[in-house]
This record gives sequence, C-alpha cells and structure tokens, in this order.
Amino acid sequence: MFEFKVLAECPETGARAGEFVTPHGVIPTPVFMPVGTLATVKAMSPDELKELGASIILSNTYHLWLRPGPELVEKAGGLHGFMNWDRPILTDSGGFQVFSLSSLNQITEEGVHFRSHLNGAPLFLSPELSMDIQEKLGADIAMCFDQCLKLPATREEAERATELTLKWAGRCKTAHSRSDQALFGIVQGGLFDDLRSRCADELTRLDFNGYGIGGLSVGETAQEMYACLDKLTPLLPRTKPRYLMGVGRPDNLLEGVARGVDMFDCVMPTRDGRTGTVHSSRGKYSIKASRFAEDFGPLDPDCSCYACTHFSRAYIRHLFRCGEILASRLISWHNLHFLVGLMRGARAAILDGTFPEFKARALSLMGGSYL
Ligand code: PRF
Ligand code: ZN
Repeated sequence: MFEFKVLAECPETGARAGEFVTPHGVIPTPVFMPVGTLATVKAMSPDELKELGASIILSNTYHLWLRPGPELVEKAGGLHGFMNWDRPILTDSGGFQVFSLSSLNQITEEGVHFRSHLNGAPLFLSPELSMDIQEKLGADIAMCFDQCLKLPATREEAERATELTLKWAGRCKTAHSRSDQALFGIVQGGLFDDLRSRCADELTRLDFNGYGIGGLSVGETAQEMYACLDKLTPLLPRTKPRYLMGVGRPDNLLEGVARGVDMFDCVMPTRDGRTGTVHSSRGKYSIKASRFAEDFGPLDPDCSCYACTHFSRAYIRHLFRCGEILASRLISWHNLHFLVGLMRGARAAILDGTFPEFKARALSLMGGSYL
C-alpha cells in the first residue's frame, strides 16, 4: 500500500509519470485533484467527476470539522460512504484554512486558537486533533498540520513557521495511527532556500508517504515560485509523490510538472465556473463578453467534455446572464475537464518522451492570457 512507482522520467526536464497505490485505487500522476471542500465538488456529482476523468478529489478537515462534524461522517462510513465517491480522497489538514479563513488566530506551540468563520465561536486546532479528525474522515491521504505563512514574510517569521511546522510534523507522525491512510509531510520555509532545504531534510528523515509543498502561490510571483521549486524538488525523495498545494493555473501546472511535481489541487476551475470564467486550451475568458452573443461554437474547440460536445457559447452565455444554475455546472464541468485532461496529456507525453514539446505547444496555444 502507498507505493509510488516512477514509470518514466523526462530527460530534458524534471517531469515524471508515476502511479500511487491507495486503498481506493491507483492514482496516475501527474494529476489534478478537483476540490470538494464540503464533501462535494461544487455543482458536480460523483458520476460526472468520473466521466471527466477525475481519479482523486480533495476535501477539507477544517470545514468538515465545523459542519457536519467528523463523528457524523465516520458514522456514514467515512467521506467515501457519506458522499458516495469510491475513488481516492485526500484531506487537507486545516493548517491553511485556519490561517486564511478565520479571524484572530493566536499561534502557540500547542496549536492555533482562532474563531469560526461561521459564527465566531472560539476554536482550537492542534496536530493531534487534526490527525484525529482526518482519521475519522477516513480519506486515503491525510496531510500534516502546518503553518502556512503569508508572503512577503521576514526571515524571522519564516524561521519560526518552519520550526513549528517541523515540530508539528513529528507530532502528526506520532499521533497518526491508521495504516490504511497515507500521511504526507508539508514543506514550508517561505522563499528562503536554506529554510526550505532544512524543512525538506527533516521531513525526509521522518519518512512520510509523500510530501506536500506548501506556502507557495500566496502572494509571490510565478518566477519566485518556479525558482523555489527548482531548488526544492531535487531535495525530496525521488520515489515519493510531491504535491504542490493550492496551485491550479494551467501554466503553473505545466511548469510544476517540469520541476518534478506530481499532484496539484485548486478551487479555481469550480470557483471560476460559477462566475463565468472559462479556462481553455486557447487561454481564459469570460462567457459574459458580448462577442459570444451569437457564437454557436463550443467553449473550447479542442475539448471533448460534455459541455463542449452538447452546448454553444451563445447558449451558455444566455444561461449565465439569466442566472441559471446550468451555466455554473457546465463551465465548472468544462474547466475541470480541461485541467484534469491537461495533466492526463502531460502524463502521456512524459511516457512517450515528448513532454517538452507538449508543454511548449500547450503554453503557446494558451497564449497571452496566461503568460
Ligand atoms: N498548507 C496547507 N494547505 C494548503 C497550503 C499550505 O501551505 C496552500 C498554499 N498554497 C494551499 N493549501 N496545509
Ligand atoms: Zn469542454
């Protein structure tokens, strides 16, 4: 269980194609994981997610802890039974949501004191509690409870967050007790190469089933993120999966894959789907634009998803302008298909030795709106 097989490596870049074995099936990598924060990928049914090719989804400890509570999910047979999804699931630890959503957080060595984003009630989350909740949720992959730093951060702040994240990783490893659940460490360290490297070394010593790369896409430039990955991924064990947390722009995915990242997640495809933003092989655009009023072509000429094979831009634009929920569903469906498919294409290209060409062509087709 939890074996990661590297099937092919791109000789020109750091890209790899692999397979990660979990209790609910094998995850082909590189992979994009749709986000189902509240035990649902917004507007999409599990069957629809399967149809578009999702092999794993992500859910959130923090949100499910508040509502409906881990005990209820456990009674329902864990997240898989509760939401009727029988493929792999990864739960994030709350280490990011606590810092990004809640107010007045006070960080101590023991854990984090903060207030609920729902009703302001005082709450406390620690590595041990996050592990307990994640074991009850029962995902295939649990994440360590970490401190995600907002950038820019001073050297001192980054040092403190890195040391705390390492102490907490050790406590997560000790507290974690389910042998049918993988546990991933999370590398922090801001944009300081030596802190990232120290964090990677210490986490590797603790021997996790995989490694999250946290604290990126939090205010730095794309070039800074790529430079950080260039230095960091070679320090992580070659035979364990690497997961770049919360990163989902298509150009970021391709650049991440080229630097040896295997897994990604982001709310972007579904969040943008609900506001009418389409991500496509030719770049991103808003379906609201008047130039689509009489455009009877598909959202993306290169896409084979349900939305693109059945409906026109003009129709989806009409639905969107009328506030019809089908518009949100169709654009979310397409956006997810695009990102899941982009990683499927990258994987095929790594396996047949054409990844550099695949990446260059995809980036050039996406054009100006992403670069
Ligand atoms: N830590 C955790 N989850 C995350 C992040 C992190 O740093 C990020 C940062 N991009 C997204 N999700 N636990
Ligand atoms: Zn489509």
